Amino acid sequence: MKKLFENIEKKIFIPAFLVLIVLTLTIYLFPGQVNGVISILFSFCTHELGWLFMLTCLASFGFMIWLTFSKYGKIKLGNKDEKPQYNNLSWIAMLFTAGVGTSIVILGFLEPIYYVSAPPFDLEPFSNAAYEYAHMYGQFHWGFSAWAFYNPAIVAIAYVMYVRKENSIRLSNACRSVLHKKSDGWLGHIVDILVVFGIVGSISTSLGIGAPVLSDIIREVFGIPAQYDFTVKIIVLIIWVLIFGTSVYLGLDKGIQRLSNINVVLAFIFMGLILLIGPTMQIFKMEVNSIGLYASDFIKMSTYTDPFGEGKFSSEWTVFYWGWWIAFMPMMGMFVGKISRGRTIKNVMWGQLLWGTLGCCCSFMIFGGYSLYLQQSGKVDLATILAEEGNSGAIIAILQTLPMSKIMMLFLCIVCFVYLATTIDSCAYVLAGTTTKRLSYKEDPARWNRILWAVLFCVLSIGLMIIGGLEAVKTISVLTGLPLIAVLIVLMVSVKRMLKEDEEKEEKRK
Ligand code: NM2
Repeated sequence: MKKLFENIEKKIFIPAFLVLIVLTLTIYLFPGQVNGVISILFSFCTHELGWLFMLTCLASFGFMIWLTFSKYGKIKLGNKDEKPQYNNLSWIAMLFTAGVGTSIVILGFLEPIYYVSAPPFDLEPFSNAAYEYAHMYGQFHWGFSAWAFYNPAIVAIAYVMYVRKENSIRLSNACRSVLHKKSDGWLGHIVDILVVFGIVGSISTSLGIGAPVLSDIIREVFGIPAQYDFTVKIIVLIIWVLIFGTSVYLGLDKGIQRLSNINVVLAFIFMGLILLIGPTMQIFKMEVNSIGLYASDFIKMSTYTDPFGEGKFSSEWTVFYWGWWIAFMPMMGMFVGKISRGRTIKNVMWGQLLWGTLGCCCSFMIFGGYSLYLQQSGKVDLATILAEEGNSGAIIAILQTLPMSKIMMLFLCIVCFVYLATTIDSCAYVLAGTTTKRLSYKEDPARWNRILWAVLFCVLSIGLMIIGGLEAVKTISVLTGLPLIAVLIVLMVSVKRMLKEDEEKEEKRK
């Protein structure tokens, strides 16, 4: 037993674990009250503090532009003549599938329908302009500026591990140039505990969006009556635990890398099928228009706080998304940082940003294009189904329009299962890394530690399902993302300082 805990950083592990257990128990015991509190918190964070999330997004985008065009962009994250540890294809597959889960499929289909029913900029619902924005806006929420949130953490972690050769994947350690000695003390522990919360919060949002829809699809395919709804949901979660538990157990090279490659292939096949079955040319037409709209309205969308209106669109979507991306930032920072040995700063920053954006935009172009086509052509009134039956009803209605719909439903389930499994295994991996004392770049954190976190995600998600509703699921990300804004800013300053310090040292040596 003693040996088991030997390499565990107890000051981070124990408080984080206890808070999460207390939180989960509270959700299970008092779902009604928790729901009330959640509503108040959600509206406070998104309405009153929305501007802060938006500024942070612009700041990290600006940071990326500055760093990649500066002289530091060419610095290699590793030894000077070293080759990248993973080849480009595996690297892209791993980073994309780690950062993106089931929601890209579910929200890819449904977000445009939410938008066309309640559009931004006071547009008339279901007008032509509303359709145009509906097709594009999801691509903004999953686009360049969103992926830019990850860069400060990725560069900071990879720089510390592969240039300064320190044996720690922890974010607190990456903040050392700003926090100095405090990064080993209580301030550092707070940073790492926030990281744990962020990861658990953001994954709970993913599971909270994904699990109910998938279990409803499975019930539909196998004709299981509604009274077994909860049982099916639990079974879905258990299957998930088994899939990613295996992948986590096998570790980074054998498990996660393989599953990510399978994930990308399956996702492409599924997207290709929808593109071919759907109105292919119309979807391309929509996309070209969306690219133009994205480019022309980028600043407008990035600063749209709707100060004189109700601000519903920006708070319920843009601010929620930025909170979710920030909550994901530590996990992506540690994970992509870890797999980026041997690449230059510029290559890593632009690589993850461009490939990530490309993958997300393809999903929104195709899935969103297909559902908007169904809505506008009058084939299926998805907006009404969405309002009356929620996400599951609308997704099932979309899939029913496809040939061999039951098979397509099963296919979608498999794609979603694998998508989320690849995200969760990366999360469990970095959580275990955060709660481990020393970790050289060759080592994986302890298996039991990795699996423990994976199981905890599921228990928390079942709790969120008991509360029900999209709001609870969204709130947990926004709340856990909020304090991480401070960490993100510290990381940006820290990267700049580390680069400058090392440059000065180098000059002195010459
Ligand atoms: N993002 C939106 O379930 C998922 O697709 C996770 C999380 C990238 C922060 C996506």
